[in-house]
Amino acid sequence: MEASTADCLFCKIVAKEVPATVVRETGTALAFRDINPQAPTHVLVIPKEHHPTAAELAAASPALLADVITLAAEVAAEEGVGESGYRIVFNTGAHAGQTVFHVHAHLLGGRGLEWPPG
Ligand code: DGP
Repeated sequence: MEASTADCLFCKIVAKEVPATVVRETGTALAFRDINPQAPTHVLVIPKEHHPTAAELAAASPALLADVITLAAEVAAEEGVGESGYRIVFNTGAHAGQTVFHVHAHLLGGRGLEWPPG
């Protein structure tokens, strides 16, 4: 897998070529606020390396997927939703609503979240 792709929006956010509100960053992962928040806390957590989907990331680098989940949990705690509960969503494919094909965890919290999702 390439480290980044020239036409990938989230690779451009990692490279600081596109601005984003970064809430936390590690050597391998980045957390930034979603531009169209669906909950009081709506943060996207991505690996800095380019992988299209969660399954492809898991196959290529399980440790990097763990970094993403760990960072999401740290952000949840910082945002004050670690105790009340939060949701981590990986939309995968067009029918699931994936529009950016650089894997991203949606971290959602701060309100009651319905199940099943829409
Ligand atoms: P998905 O539909 O699961 O692929 O989620 C993509 C998310 O990315 C969507 O919730 C909106 C968000 N998004 C799209 N463009 C930008 C951007 O330029 N900046 C930020 N911060 N978020 C973006």
